[in-house]
Amino acid sequence: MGYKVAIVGATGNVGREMLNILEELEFPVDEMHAVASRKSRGVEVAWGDRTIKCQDIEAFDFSKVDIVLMSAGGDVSRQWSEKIGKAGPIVIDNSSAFRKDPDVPLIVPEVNPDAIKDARKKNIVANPNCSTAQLVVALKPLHDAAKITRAVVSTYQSVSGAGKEGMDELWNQTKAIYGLGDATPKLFPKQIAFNVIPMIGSFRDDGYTDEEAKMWDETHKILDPDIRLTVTCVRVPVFVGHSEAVTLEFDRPISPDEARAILRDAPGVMVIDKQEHDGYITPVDASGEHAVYVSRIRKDHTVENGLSLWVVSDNLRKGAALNAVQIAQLLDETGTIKPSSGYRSITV
Ligand code: 11C
Repeated sequence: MGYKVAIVGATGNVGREMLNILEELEFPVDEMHAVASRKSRGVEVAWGDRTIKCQDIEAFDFSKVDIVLMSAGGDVSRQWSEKIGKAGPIVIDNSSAFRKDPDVPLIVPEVNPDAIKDARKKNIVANPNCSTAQLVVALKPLHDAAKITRAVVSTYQSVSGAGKEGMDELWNQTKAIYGLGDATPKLFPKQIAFNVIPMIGSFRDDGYTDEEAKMWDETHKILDPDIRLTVTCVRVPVFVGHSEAVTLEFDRPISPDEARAILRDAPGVMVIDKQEHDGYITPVDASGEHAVYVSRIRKDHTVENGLSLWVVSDNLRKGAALNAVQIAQLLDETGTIKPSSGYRSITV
């Protein structure tokens, strides 16, 4: 017996990957519903070898499903997730709307699976920001071996993090620069083709961006509130795959060889680390893959117990859709949900 699943935001980059990954991981699904805003009603999305038509979120009866994978942005989530949770299903929410809510667990299954015990508090489980998910998968095994006291992170984030419109903007600007159209920035604040933009999200009063703050807030909630973290988030002209240059300080010496051995045994991590051109990973290599790749592990000579590394993953997969499906698997494995167990009303 399988689950009744609805995907809200099924026409977006992440929604489509959710459909693909449920199929790839053979998650037991009896019924699949694609749900979207009224303007996408009737749009067809691929589900295995079939296509399904999007249903209007306003008319959809969420009490009939067990799991709702939500990837339609923070505003839709704020409007719908609690209502849907009260109607019975567990919402796995890919937006930032509930990540900081103390009654909503924020989960990366390789890192803090035990947090699933709080899934029923609001019937919502939050999925982290893509750049946080890959970071904590790489940090957790090292932190277990030697406490990380400080992390300095610079991200190189692909345009797909900003949705299909972000990918279209890179494609259209690239063509326009060769004379085929208009290169005026629309979604991104500056030209992204042949450029990098050291600003993602919106500015805060302290000079950081909300994207940067998400990375430390979420790392604190998922991994350890005592890790001091400073972040610079940068958008780069890459379609899929976020990269991160990470420098870590530990409370005891840890050698690159020890770190490599620890990471080789860690769930969800692939170490590709040789001093040759096939010995490190780029976002093009990681695109379409499930792992968090770690390369360029080396000693930071400027501090007492420091290591630098390069962390790359597919932001639409481990950074979003894959992590969400892994949360669904965790709900199933822990018995938090049962297939088609029917209506469960809760009080929030
Ligand atoms: C980006 N990381 O690359 C963002 C997208 O809070 O889930 C995901 C934003 C979020 O633009």
